[in-house]
Amino acid sequence: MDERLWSAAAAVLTGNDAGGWTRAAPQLYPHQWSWDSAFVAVGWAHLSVPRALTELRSLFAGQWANGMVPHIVYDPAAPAEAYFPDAARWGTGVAAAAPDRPTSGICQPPVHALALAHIAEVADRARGTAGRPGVPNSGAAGPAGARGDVEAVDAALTELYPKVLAWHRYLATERDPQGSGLVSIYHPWESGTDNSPRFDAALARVEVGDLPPYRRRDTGHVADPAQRPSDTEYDRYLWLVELLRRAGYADDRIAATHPFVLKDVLFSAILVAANDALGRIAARIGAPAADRAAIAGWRDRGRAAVDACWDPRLRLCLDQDVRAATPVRCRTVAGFAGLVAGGDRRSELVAELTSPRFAGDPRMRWPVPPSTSPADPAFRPRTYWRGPSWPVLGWLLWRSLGEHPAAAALRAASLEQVRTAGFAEYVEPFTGEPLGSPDQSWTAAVTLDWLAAG
Ligand code: 2M8
Repeated sequence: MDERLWSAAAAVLTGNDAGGWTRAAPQLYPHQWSWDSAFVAVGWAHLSVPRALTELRSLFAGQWANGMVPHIVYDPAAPAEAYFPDAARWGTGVAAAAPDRPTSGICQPPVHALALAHIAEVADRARGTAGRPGVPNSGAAGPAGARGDVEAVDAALTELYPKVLAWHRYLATERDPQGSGLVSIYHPWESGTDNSPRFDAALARVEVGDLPPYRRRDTGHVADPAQRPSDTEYDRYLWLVELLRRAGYADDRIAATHPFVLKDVLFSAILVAANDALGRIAARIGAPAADRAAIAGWRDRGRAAVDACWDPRLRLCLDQDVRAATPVRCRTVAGFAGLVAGGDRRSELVAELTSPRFAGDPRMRWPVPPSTSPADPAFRPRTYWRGPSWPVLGWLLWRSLGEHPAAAALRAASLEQVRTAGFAEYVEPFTGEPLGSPDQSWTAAVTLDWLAAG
C-alpha cells in the first residue's frame, strides 16, 4: 500500500467535504454533481462507510418527483458567481421534489447503484477482516464498528433502494419511450463527456435563438481557457437549457420537439451495469419479485441494445443520433460501452482499448485510455473531453474488465499517472501535464479504490 498516496487522496475528499456531500472540485465545481457524487461515495467507503452512505442520501434528497436525479444539486450557500449556469438559470422550481435544494434540470449517467453495491461490499469485507492490519477500512472501525457499518448499510439499502429503482424506471421509460434499451439524452452535459466529438454533428445543427445574456465562470478557474469548451459550444449548451426550461422539463414535449436527442451508448451501458448492481441489492433486501423481474428485464434489454451499437469498421459501440437517424461515427472512450455493459464484444473491445488507437498509442505517457482517440480527426490533447485522459473513466473501464489481465495493467498505469499528475480533473495524455481543476474529488476517490484493490 502506498501510504503517502492514500493520505493525499483522503485529504482531497476531506478538503472538499462540504458536510454530508462533497464538492466535485474546490473552485471550479462548488456544488454536488450527480455522477461525481457516486464515484466519490466509492472512495468514501474506504474511509468511512457511514460517510459514503450520507453522500448518496444527500444527492437523492434532490431527486425529482418523476424519479430523475438531477445532474447538479446546488449549494445555496455558495456565492452566486461561483459557477454558471447557476440554479436560477434552470428555473426548475416547479419540477423539483425538494424546492429547498435547488437543482439543474437534466441528469447524468446512473453510477449510483454501482456505488451503493460497492459500499455494501466494502462493509461486508471489513466485517470479515475487522481489525486486520493493512486492510483498508478495517482497523479504524474495529470489529464493533465493522458490524455497525453493515447495519448502517442494510438500513441505507432499504431507504435508498426505492429511490434508485424510481431513478432507473424513469430512465427505462421516460428516456426510452420506444423500449429500445438505449437511453435518450437531451444535452451533452447529460453524457458527462460534455464537449466530446460525439456531439459535434448534433450540436452543429442546433440553431441558437433568442438567448438570454450570460457570463461564463468556468474559464476563470483554469490556467488556460483553451482547456475548456469553446464559447460557440457554450452558446449552444445554454440554448438547449433554454429550450428545456421552456418545455417545462416535460419528457414527452422534449422527445417530440427538442433539436438534440441522442441515444447515448455509454450512458445506456452504465445503466446496464447499474441494473446488475440494483438486482443484487434487490435480492439482498428481499424486494418484490416484480421489481426484480423489471430490473433484470431492463438489464438484458440494455445489454443487447448496446451490443447492437457495435460498428465492425471502427470496432467500437456507437451512439445513435435520433434526429439525424444515424450512428455517430467517431472514436471516443464511449465506444467501450460494450465492456461496461458486459456484452458479447468483450475480447474485440479489450483489443481496441489496448491498441495504438487508444491506450497503446506509443506516444502515451502512460497506457491509459484517452477520452478521444488520437486516431480521430477531432483529437485535441489539451482540450477537455476531446483527448485528455480522465482517471475516473479509466476506473470505470478497469472495473468492467474484472479479472482480465488488462485490468492489472490499467490499474498500475493509472496509479503511476496520479502519482505524477496528482488528482487532476484530466491529464494531457502524451506529456502527463495535469489539466482542468486540481484536487478533483472523483480522481481522489478512484485512487483510494485502486489502492484498496492492491
Ligand atoms: C463537467 O461538467 C460540468 C457541467 O456539468 C462543466 O463542465 O461545467 C464534466 O466533466 C462532468 O462529467 C462532471 O460531472 C462535472 C463535474 O466534475 O464537470
